[in-house]
Amino acid sequence: MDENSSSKAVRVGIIMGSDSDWPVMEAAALAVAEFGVRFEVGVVSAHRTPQRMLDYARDAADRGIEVIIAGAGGAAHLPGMVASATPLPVIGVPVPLKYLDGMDSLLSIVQMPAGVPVATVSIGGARNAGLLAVRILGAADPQLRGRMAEFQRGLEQMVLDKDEALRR
Ligand code: RP5
Repeated sequence: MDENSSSKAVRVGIIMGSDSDWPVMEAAALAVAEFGVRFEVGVVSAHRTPQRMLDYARDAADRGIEVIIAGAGGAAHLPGMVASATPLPVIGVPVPLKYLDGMDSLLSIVQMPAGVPVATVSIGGARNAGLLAVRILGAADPQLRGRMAEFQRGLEQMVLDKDEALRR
């Protein structure tokens, strides 16, 4: 696992089924980094490295990880399988591949059986996965929650500015 540089503990684990998912998944890392939250990134494949996947899921909480973001494409079993082996919240990112416009990835991730939730974002929605991870951490971290509220005020201001520009 590659860890980003920061003095605080690693709180978010960002994993993906293949390094080919990184161009999509990078947005999750950038969003988390925007809020100064430390994260780790790694390739963990449900199909090609099943034991590594189970080890990662089972050890993550003990290593101090609080939220896992898992991205995969095609027969995208990684987020669901990781969720089955950890008590941590798991956010799934459907990565679009060459065929089916990512619908295969979306349906593989979103249709979880009762009892094993995966918070699934939109196809390619890695940035929202990062922002959701920050919100989850913010529930018990007032400072982070404050930063998220500030971010939201920024979004609001952006829309108001665009509206004003349009009216001129
Ligand atoms: C999935 O298979 C990965 O998440 C990736 O989206 C897809 C293709 O992987 P590669 O063949 O590019 O390594 O498990």
